[in-house]
Amino acid sequence: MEEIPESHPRYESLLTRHRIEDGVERGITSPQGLIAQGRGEAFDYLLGEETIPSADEAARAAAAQLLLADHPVVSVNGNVAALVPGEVVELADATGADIEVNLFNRTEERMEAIADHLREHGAEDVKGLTADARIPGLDHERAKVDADGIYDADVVVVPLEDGDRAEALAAMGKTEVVIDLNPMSRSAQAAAVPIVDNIIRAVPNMTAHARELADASREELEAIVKEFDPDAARAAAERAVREGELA
Ligand code: PTJ
Repeated sequence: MEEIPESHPRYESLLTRHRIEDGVERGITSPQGLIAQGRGEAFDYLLGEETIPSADEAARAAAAQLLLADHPVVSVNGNVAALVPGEVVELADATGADIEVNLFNRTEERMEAIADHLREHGAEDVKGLTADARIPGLDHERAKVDADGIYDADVVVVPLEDGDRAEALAAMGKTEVVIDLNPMSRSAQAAAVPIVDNIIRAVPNMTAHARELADASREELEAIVKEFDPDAARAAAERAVREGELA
């Protein structure tokens, strides 16, 4: 692939495409991940390819939620692993979260390739390979989770999936942080904290907020979570998308 000059007006978008393409070549990302990325890009285009204020507030509330959690877990699929492997490890470090691989198109080869990729980016413990528990009410591969991982978690970060797992996790009583550029996706609708932003921007932003809140008291963190209104955040994002211009 040709080197992309940073001055290119679509630098970030081209870099993102390159990472996804590379993920497919390495057997990390499923070919369907290319289509999912295209869907996300269309929304990002309308959002102006920037973190809108409601998404920044959501990232702060998500950081507070993760810092308050007894057992936070960040769920990783093939797109997430290709786009933000090191950034996910940093978020996990900043919040004390576990990292668990959970795939829709699950194969042992992809599970291993993603776990290895995350370890190469500094992850010490990668969950998801044991798969000794099931999320009730799901009859596809995303139901397979680790008993001491997502199954046991109280707060789960669910990025880039428009599906029924978010609803099933909510039914288990878990608090969900969803990262999805589509504010109308089923996952974003089920989230206690929907972050409508590109994962490329959202994960480092959550980590920055978590570091900034590292010394905050429980009361301060609880106040941030309480003040956050998920319906207002979804509505603000939907407005931004609907009013967005095709620049
Ligand atoms: O790796 P696997 O096998 O688990 O499969 C992963 C994919 C992404 C292929 C699978 O979960 C899938 O098909 O997802 P969907 O149903 O296309 O949903 C992906 C959601 O993520 C859509 O709502 C997109 O708008 C959104 N999205 C895509 N790229 C980004 C994004 N949101 C934030 N940042 C992105 N870069």
